[in-house]
Order: sequence, then C-alpha cells, then structure tokens
Amino acid sequence: MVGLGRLSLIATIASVSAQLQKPLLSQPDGVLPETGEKGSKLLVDTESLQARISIESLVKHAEALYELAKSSEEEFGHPTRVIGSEGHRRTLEYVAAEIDRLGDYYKSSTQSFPAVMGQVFQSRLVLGHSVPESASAMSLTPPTPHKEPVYGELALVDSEGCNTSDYPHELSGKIAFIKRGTCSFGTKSELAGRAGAIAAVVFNSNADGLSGTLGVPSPDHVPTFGLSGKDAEPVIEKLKAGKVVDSIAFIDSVVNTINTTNIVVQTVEGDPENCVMLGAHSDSVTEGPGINDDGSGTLTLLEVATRLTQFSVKNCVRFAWWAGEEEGLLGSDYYVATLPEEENKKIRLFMDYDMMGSPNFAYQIYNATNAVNPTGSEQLRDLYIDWYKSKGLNYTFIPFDGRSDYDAFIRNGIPGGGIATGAEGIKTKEEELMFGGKAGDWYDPCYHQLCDDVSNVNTTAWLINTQLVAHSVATYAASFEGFPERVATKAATVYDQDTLYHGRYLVR
Ligand SMILES: *[C@@H]1O[C@H](CO)[C@@H](O)[C@H](O)[C@H]1NC(C)=O
Ligand SMILES: *[C@@H]1O[C@H](CO)[C@@H](O)[C@H](O)[C@H]1NC(C)=O
Ligand SMILES: *[C@@H]1O[C@H](CO)[C@@H](O)[C@H](O)[C@H]1NC(C)=O
Ligand SMILES: *[C@@H]1O[C@H](CO)[C@@H](O)[C@H](O)[C@H]1NC(C)=O
Ligand SMILES: CC(=O)N[C@H]1CO[C@H](CO)[C@@H](O)[C@@H]1O
Ligand SMILES: [Zn+2]
Repeated sequence: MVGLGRLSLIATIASVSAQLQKPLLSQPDGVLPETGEKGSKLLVDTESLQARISIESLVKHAEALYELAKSSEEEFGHPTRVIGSEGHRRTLEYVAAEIDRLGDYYKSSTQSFPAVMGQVFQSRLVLGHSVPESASAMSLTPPTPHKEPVYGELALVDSEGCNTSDYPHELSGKIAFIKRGTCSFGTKSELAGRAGAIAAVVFNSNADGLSGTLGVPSPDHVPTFGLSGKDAEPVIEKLKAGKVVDSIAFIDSVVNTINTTNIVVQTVEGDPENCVMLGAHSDSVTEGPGINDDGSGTLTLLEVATRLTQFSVKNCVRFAWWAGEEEGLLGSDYYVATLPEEENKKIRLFMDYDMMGSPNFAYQIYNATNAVNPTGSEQLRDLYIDWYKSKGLNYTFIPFDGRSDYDAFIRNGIPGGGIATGAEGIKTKEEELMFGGKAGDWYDPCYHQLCDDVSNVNTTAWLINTQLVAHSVATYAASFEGFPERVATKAATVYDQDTLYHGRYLVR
C-alpha cells in the first residue's frame, strides 16, 4: 500500500473480493472522464465533482447495505452490521468489491486488529435497603465471580479516587464508592481492584445518571456500576455519619476479543507526501442495521471515491472505512497508533463523516478550532461554513469532543474536523425554523435501534452533505495552498484535558 509503511497489511482487497457476487450497478451513469486536450484527465475541480454526486446511486447502495445486514438474522434475530457479524463481514466485502471495480485508480489495503467487545446481560445493585434505579453496569465491566452476587460493606473513597492513597487500607472484601471526576472510570475501577475491592460504584458529580465505559480491559478491573448523584446522596450521608451500608453487586457480562478489519484506499496519483484523508465507520451497533449510522457515511465515501476516478488529483486522497467505531473508536485508534511518525506527518488533515442523513437533521459542523485542536482544524471548519453559506443553508456548531473517529487524529497532532446531522440530541425550536423537521424529537429517532433502516435517512440532507464531502475532497486534492503545514505529532493537550467521550461512551 502506497505510503503506509509498516502497517500490518494482512490481505489484499482483491483476494477479499474475489468471491463476490456481481457488482450492484453497472458503470455508474454520467461518469465519462473529464478529459483535456491530449485525452488526459482534468485536475479535479469542486463544481464538476459535486455535479456528479447521485442520490439515486446512494439510495441503491443503502438498499444493498440493508440486505447485507439481513445476513446476520440467523445469529442475531434481526439485521445488524455489528463487528463480528455476517452483516459486517459482507459490508467489508461490498466496499472492497466496489473499490476493486474502479480499476487501478486506487491502491487498497486492509488492516486487521483485535477488537474488545463486551455485553452486559443482567445486573443488579443493592445499597443498604434500597435498589437504586439509576444503577447501570459500565460497558466492558467484568462480571461478578461465577456470575453470582457478591456481598460487602460500602467504603467511601477519598477525593475522586484517582490516586492509590485515596483508597482506604481496609478495602479488602468491600465495595468501593467513588466520586466521578478527573481520571477515567477505568482507572478508578483498576485502583479499587488493586486495593482489594470486590466491586466498585462510581457516582455522578451531578444529579444525573451515569453510564460509561471502563475502556481497555485490565486484569485489575472489578465489576463496576455507574450511579446518579441523586441516588448517591443519601448513601454518602450515611457513610459520612459512620453507618454501615451492606451492599450486593451482581453483573452477568462477557468481555471478549475478536478480529476485525479496517479498509484503507489511496489514490495512486497525487503527491504521497501530502494526503487528504477522510473516514467513515463500516460497522453498526448490535441493535440494528445502521443505515444512517454510519451506512450513510460509508456510502458517501464510496460515492465520492467512485466519482473522483474521472479526474486527476495533485495531492493524494486516502479513504478509510473504520471498524469497531461503536465499541469505542477501535479501528481509527489502531490505525493512528500504528502509524509511524513519518507517515503521520504525511496526513495533512483528517475529515470524519459519521451520520450524513439523519431524518430530523440539522447541518452540524464540528466546532474544531486551532486554539484547542491541531492547527488547520479551524481552516477545515471554515471550509464547511463557507460552503453552507454559499448555498444559503443554515448550520450549527457541535462540540468536537471525542465522540467519533477523528479523536485519535487530533490526539496525535493531525488537524481534523467534519460534519454530521445529529444522533440522540433533541432538536430545538430554533433549529426547526432553520432546518425544518420537528422540535422536541431526536435528530435521529432511530439512533442505535432496529429502525435505523433505509427509510431512516433524509435524502435531501444526505445529498447536500455528500456534495459537501465532494467539495472537501476536491478542494484539498487539487491544492493545499493556504492550508497550514503539518507540525508536531502530539499537540492536543487542551483537547486531552477537556474530552469526556471516547466514542459513544463517557470515559470519565
Ligand atoms: C486474530 O488474528 C490473529 C493474527 O492473525 C490470530 O493469531 C488470532 O488467533 C486471531 N484471534 C481470533 C479471536 O480470531
Ligand atoms: C467553538 O470553540 C471555541 C473554543 O475553541 C469557543 O470559544 C466557541 O465558543 C465555540 N463555539 C460554539 C458555538 O460552541
Ligand atoms: C435559516 O434559518 C432561518 C431562521 O433562523 C429561516 O428563516 C430560514 O428560512 C432558514 N433558511 C433555510 C434555507 O432553511
Ligand atoms: C427531508 O427533510 C426536509 C426538511 O425537514 C423535508 O421537507 C423533507 O420532506 C424530508 N425528506 C425526506 C425524504 O425525508
Ligand atoms: C496526592 C496525589 O498523589 N495527588 C495526585 C492525585 O491524582 C491527581 C490526578 O492524577 C494528581 O493531579 C494529583 O497530584
Ligand atoms: Zn456512528
């Protein structure tokens, strides 16, 4: 694979796609190459590339993706493209085959990596005489031993439980009661385990409930719950008054590791020292087929990659389809972590495209600024702003807070940004005036559910955003003039401190 150095490239796309059924579409409509005088392709320009984006083509691919999700029905009882499922395996084959059809315009590679997956089947927490309603087992928590309840006294941990010295000496056989804040839930669980606790409860610093993830498994993790500040308050009072709170914790869960695969595709043409990179995630959650999340982004990339082949490029363009995003940005984390320093520097920017056509959409731009993120992020943000403005469309800013695959890039000094159309957030009255749709409802009422099917995309928004993705690719494929040079590979300290999410889960 061009420019990707020592990545572990397990298989080539050609071999993956060999057994595939016939491609979905014959040669896409309206895609005769843009040729110059000598019959060579013309340098990509944004208007020409945007003009070739076809909503019919996007929707046809979405229908195909839904059929692939159905291949998981036997194992899961419903359509899904979660990593490890037949539906996801076939999604990867599908993307690979579609790229393969484009001939030698691209060089492709796959990158396999271990993905940790967890499932919580049942859980229960009893604190003294009460069964707090807000208690929820954290994602990637280990089960209680033998999947049986454990019994112990609750022990209040000092401060925020981020230091060994915060944990009482006589914690052995007890359940640690820890305040949310500063360090990750994973760190708290680990320190509690090392101090001898048999389970841990992290309570929120405000009245709300707390559902998070322990992140990368550690042998020292103990079964861990999140709890609302409201439910914690009376318990803390008792503990501070020196009363004993006998408690019961029970979690039935599994954590296991499977192999899954990123697909990375790069133009053969274009300066390999200066790449514009973009990504979407190929996987869905277990609960549904994930056509908007992130089938839409997956197919947007495929559409732009297909149409781009009719043009020549000055800078290299690299497309990625990440796996394991829903388990905590696993694919993009792995990719960036295994990128040698000299390869990191060749990526001028990374653009994240996750959820392009939410039914109750807003045109959302990640508020990525140079003050907090690697320099260049703000120039990318402004490119999106200018484009929506030029079309007379409204847009909003949303936090750039670690909830999608840009995270590893930002943490490793690569400028980034992106657009989205909204997940489980609630549309405001003001946004209803700006975008239509319905105030008071989620942007995507089928977010992470079975109903995230072909009918769960707004085709107007999807087309507009795919045109904007085409604009972003065409702009940087043609020139990086005015775009800041790459600098450090570790720069995002403010971002590190402020970011609460890693994918869809709270981490601290
Ligand atoms: C994952 O792949 C590696 C390397 O190919 C292999 O050694 C390992 O057994 C695989 N693990 C699983 C769970 O399939
Ligand atoms: C965008 O981020 C900057 C800080 O980087 C902040 O000052 C500004 O208020 C943010 N804008 C919105 C609309 O969130
Ligand atoms: C943009 O939002 C304003 C309300 O803030 C609205 O009046 C206008 O129609 C919107 N423009 C479009 C193109 O929807
Ligand atoms: C997409 O959204 C617009 C604005 O809310 C609406 O007018 C249109 O009917 C929607 N189209 C589809 C296919 O959902
Ligand atoms: C006394 C002590 O070690 N305090 C440390 C506890 O952990 C926080 C966050 O990691 C540090 O900032 C403190 O210095
Ligand atoms: Zn997503």
